[in-house]
Amino acid sequence: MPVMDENLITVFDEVVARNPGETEFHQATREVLESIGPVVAKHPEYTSAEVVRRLCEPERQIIFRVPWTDDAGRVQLNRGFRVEFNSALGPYKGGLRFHPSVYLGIVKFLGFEQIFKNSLTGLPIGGAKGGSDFDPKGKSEAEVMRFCQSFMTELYRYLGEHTDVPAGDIGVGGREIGYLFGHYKRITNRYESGTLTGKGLTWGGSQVRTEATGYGTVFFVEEMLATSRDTFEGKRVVVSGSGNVAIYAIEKVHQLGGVVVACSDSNGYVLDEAGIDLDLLKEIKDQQRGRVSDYATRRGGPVRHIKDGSIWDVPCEIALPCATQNELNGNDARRLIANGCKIVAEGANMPSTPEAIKILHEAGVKFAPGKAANAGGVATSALEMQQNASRDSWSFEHTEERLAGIMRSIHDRCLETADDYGQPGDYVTGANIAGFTKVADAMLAFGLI
Ligand code: NDP
Ligand code: 2IT
Repeated sequence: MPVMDENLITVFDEVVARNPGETEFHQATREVLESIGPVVAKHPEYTSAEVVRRLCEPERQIIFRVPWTDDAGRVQLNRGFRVEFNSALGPYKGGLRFHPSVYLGIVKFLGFEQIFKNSLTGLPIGGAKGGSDFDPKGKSEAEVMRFCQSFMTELYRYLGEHTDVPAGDIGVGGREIGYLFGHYKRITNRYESGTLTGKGLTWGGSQVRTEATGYGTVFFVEEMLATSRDTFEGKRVVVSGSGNVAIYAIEKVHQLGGVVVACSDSNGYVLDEAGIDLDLLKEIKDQQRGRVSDYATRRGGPVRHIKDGSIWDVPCEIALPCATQNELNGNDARRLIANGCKIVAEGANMPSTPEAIKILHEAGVKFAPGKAANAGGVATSALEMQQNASRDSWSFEHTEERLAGIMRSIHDRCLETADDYGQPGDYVTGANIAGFTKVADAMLAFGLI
């Protein structure tokens, strides 16, 4: 694994000093800075213009109060965030996360990753992320709506189809985007479809956006398999999480002939040797907002729910972490390797710890980082923006073909870049360098801003 370049150590030290306690942000910047040393060495103009230092400082960080009333009439209070990290390649673009763990360090790590991911898509989008420490679990529909309306009452002034375009992430799906868009439309008196993506199909949404992140991750793995003339046919796969990304990753694996035998949530995992029954899982998750333990109860037979267990105990050939950051650690990586796992691809953002990545790399496990493997979600958001701008809507088949083409091209660019920099097969180096170069060149072209 690469060691950080001297100049970049100084930049990293400054990031840690300027952003105390934001450990996830430190982790995300460290990984990128460890990869880009050879490019910075080759391009002294990046250093003289302090491109990397500027790239690590968000262009704008917004933190705001979100008051709302619960069903009992009590006043509740949350904190809202939007980190507009980099607009060198296009309007700020990235999701909103509603989860009790959200604080500035999480939003900044996600926004930082988004810069490189969005660059890799080849589409004109800058990087941002936002969200709140609001916990949607256990809230009524009316409470979620009032929260979303209060959140948008402040956020709207920073948004716009040419300025900043949010979408979903953990805890923010079609329902929340509906409430957010409806309120934006009301308070601005503008039907500005291109201001949010992940919209419903009858009001400006794109076909395939719901499926895009999970499908895209699996398309990426299909390309990884193809490098050794292999396919998904008959492969045993484990997918962590059971939300938007996990569900559509499972669907596409099954369509391509693989079998997903386990999925999870924050309370444990289910093991279903016959293959996850996706109709049942979708019914429990989408319609009832239930748990994977409910899936085990409803499915019955030999299907087991392992409460508080680690899904990475389950033997598999391909592992797709699709839940949350740092959910796969060094010990998990060792167990996956011992059980014969050959490919790990990140559907989630930064789900593998640095130690896990190092161990997988040393064992020769093919590893795809989230900023490459899960870029299909935001790429399809950019396709939604294109459709909104042209007041058009494309068919499912056409949009899925565009998504598959984008994932193929990201895959190939990662490998070509890794080759160019003497790290064949290293998708982490390839993704970071390819993502960085495009943004850095645009920043140079703009002068000191
Ligand atoms: P969802 O809210 O739909 O689902 C999240 C899933 O992850 C749930 O099963 C949830 O379980 C689990 N999870 C969340 N937090 C934790 C935690 N702290 N510990 C264990 N499990 C947890 O979110 P998405 O599927 O949209 O997002 C999943 C990941 O994919 C995130 O990392 C997100 O950033 C990333 N991503 C999402 C994209 C999108 O378009 N939606 C695009 C690219 C990346 P529980 O219900 O128990 O909380
Ligand atoms: O992490 C991500 O790429 C997302 N949550 C999707 C962002 C988007 O704007 O579609």
